[in-house]
Amino acid sequence: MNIPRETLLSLYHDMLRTRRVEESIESLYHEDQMKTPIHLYIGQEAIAAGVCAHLRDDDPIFTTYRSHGQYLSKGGDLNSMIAELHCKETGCSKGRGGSMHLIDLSAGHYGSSAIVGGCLPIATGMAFAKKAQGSDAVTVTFFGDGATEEGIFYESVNYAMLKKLPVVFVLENNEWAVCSHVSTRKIGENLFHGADPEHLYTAKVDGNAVLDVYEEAGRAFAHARSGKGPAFLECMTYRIRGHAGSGSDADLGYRSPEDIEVWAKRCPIRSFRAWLLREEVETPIELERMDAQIETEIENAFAFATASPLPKGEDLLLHIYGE
Ligand SMILES: Cc1ncc(C[n+]2csc(CCOP(=O)(O)OP(=O)(O)O)c2C)c(N)n1
Repeated sequence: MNIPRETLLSLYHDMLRTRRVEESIESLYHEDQMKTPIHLYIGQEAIAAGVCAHLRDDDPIFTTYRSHGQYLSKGGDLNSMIAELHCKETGCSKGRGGSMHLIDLSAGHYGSSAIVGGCLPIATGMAFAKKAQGSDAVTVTFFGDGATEEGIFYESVNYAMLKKLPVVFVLENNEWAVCSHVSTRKIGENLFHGADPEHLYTAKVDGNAVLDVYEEAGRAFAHARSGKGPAFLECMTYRIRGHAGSGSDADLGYRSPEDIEVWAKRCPIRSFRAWLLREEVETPIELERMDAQIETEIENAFAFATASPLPKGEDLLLHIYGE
């Protein structure tokens, strides 16, 4: 694969930035200034980075409650994201949504949902609309393995196949849905890969290897953008932190600390950093400089959030739907 140096560094930057942002969120969460549940993406960053690297601003994406990485990799504004976690008026959802409801239309991040599988039909509908408008935009929806047990998953994929919609379904198979392992919920590992390739392009990839994700996602997008219909990309990965909140949940007893350790050693950022150095794409000093710049940007984002106002009481019902 002949990937430009700029793209390689951008993949590394996106993963590292997401990781550092989440580490900061995690270390400050106990102060209770972030008035939101959090679902950390630590260990899965290669998927958001590798997929979003192919996207144009007008390619819409839809995500889940575990979407800091996708939001940032798609170009969502960091200040607005951190302000949103603090429920401030300057937040990307004007402080009404918190971490589970990020949205940045200017970056094409059309939103995340706390309803498991909730974005699948919305993304499919968006792809339908884009196609009807004559656009060649590709819509992407990220979701977890738990979402594939929702009926709406089948309805959405079926409809996308039927109408040959330009949508890429990105399954982030991190093995766990809260504390149920995927093996207790599914028969076999390749349940979704038997579709007729004429109707659904499918691929399975190591979700901790950013170049593999990038390469496979590129094929999936080429397929969808050329009008051949939907693609389904399954990325195999692992959730390192607990389902929600900060820190490890190794003490809960539903999974073994050894498994967590094995996967933590397969850190997508550490291995890609080693590769970049080995291939002499960048020097250690420059990578450290990048890290320091990210840290400054994050400090500024937290300062921005802290200094921002809360929504006014009389505005409570603005920007929300329903009665
Ligand atoms: C429709 C629906 N059913 C149940 C829940 C409760 N719930 C929240 S997260 C979750 C697990 C989802 O796991 P997965 O889709 O694999 O995503 P992950 O958390 O691993 O990223 C469940 C069942 C929900 N939010 N929405």
